[in-house]
Amino acid sequence: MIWNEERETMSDSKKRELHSELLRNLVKRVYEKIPFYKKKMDELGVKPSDIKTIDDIVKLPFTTKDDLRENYPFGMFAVPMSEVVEIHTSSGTTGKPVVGGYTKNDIDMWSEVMARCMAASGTTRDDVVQNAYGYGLFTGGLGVHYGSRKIGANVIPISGGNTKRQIMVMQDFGSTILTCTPSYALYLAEVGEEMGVDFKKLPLKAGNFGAEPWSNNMRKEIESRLGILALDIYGLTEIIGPGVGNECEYKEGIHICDDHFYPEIINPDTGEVLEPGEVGELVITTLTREATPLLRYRTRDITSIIPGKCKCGRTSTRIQRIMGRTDDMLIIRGVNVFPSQIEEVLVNIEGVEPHYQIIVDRVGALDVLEVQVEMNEKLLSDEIKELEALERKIQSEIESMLGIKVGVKLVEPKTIARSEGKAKRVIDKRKL
Ligand code: DLL
Repeated sequence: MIWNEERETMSDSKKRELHSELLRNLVKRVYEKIPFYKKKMDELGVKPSDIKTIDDIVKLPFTTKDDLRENYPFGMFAVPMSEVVEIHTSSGTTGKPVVGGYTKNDIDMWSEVMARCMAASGTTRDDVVQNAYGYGLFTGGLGVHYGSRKIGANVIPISGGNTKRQIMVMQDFGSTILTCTPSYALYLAEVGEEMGVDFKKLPLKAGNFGAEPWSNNMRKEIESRLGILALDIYGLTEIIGPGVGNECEYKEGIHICDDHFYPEIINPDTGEVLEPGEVGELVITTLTREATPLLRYRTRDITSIIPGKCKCGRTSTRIQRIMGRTDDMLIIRGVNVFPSQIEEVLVNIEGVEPHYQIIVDRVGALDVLEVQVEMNEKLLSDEIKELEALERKIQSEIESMLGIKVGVKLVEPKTIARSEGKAKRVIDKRKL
């Protein structure tokens, strides 16, 4: 369902006008209010009056995560603190977190974009949303909460964790929409199956899953085990939280709410802007954010813009689902490896569970990569010979996908740690 026809199906010419106007206002605002941007623009010799249309965006400086860290906590705020009504931070585990501030208007905008994302998965005012994203400084919980309220759905703010209670609530309250990370959705399926729950008999019909990279095969697994439509929701704290974009029912890319967030794809090494179809780093400009606006923010997420329009009727820019992050990408003997490529292989193999961990180590001067993957209960009783054959099969499929040698180890069911939020897929011992 399209939540906001006017905004989501705007013509190219109208959108261009809107983008140009919003960019002009944004640049004036950040130049006047944020000393960091004044300095950056002065250094580049760009004045706000040089920005006339959206095409002039390439004249503007990029913003990086390090810039945000250096201005921690409130150095990038464009409004007085009395205008700020809420604060969130990134879930980053290293260094200082990234801080996002929201004015009242920012919360309204967030509610609007989240309503679009949830409507795209079929959420209406008659739905019961089981919101298993964490509430707190993480943006997942409150983002979905605001979107549900905007739609008028009934939101159950259960937050993450306490998995058996999640299943009980799902059954007793008749949840129809599930929101959580894809890895947690699978864990819910696993625990429910152990409890003897037949998800297909429950009213659950769809979900918005995101906050971590996942593959199409993992989608199929979630859809078949929970008996629902599973769509990808994308976002990041720096930009707004969840709500930057969502897939529609055609599952052909993430529709960016581009009347608020202007996307570009760049070559991460040179900063050059790439054409639709070319893979690179996603850069986003927050056209309307008041408290913490950002010019050309380098997300570190890797994707491409999909050329052409979607069958659903929305005219918004679409991006491929996120392949990984520039800083998540492993370089193994010179080859770029994303955990999502390995997942793509594993989810297609009979007898193993999509619970896996990638262990990178350095033996002498050589990087070695081992994939540990859980076998399912049925395989446990198999002969060693058969298990070894399965290991070799997985190994050869991953090797042909990546083009490098890997080790594969089948581990017993339920031995890889489950996550209630973002899954930790990679253990890189080289850095320890
Ligand atoms: O994860 C916001 C969010 C909450 C998105 C709930 C979707 C659902 P952060 O903690 O700041 O914010 O992490 C942002 O997570 O730069 C991506 O690397 C990754 N990420 C988010 N959504 C997806 C997705 C939230 N759908 C970082 N696919 C981003 C792949 C995703 N990666």
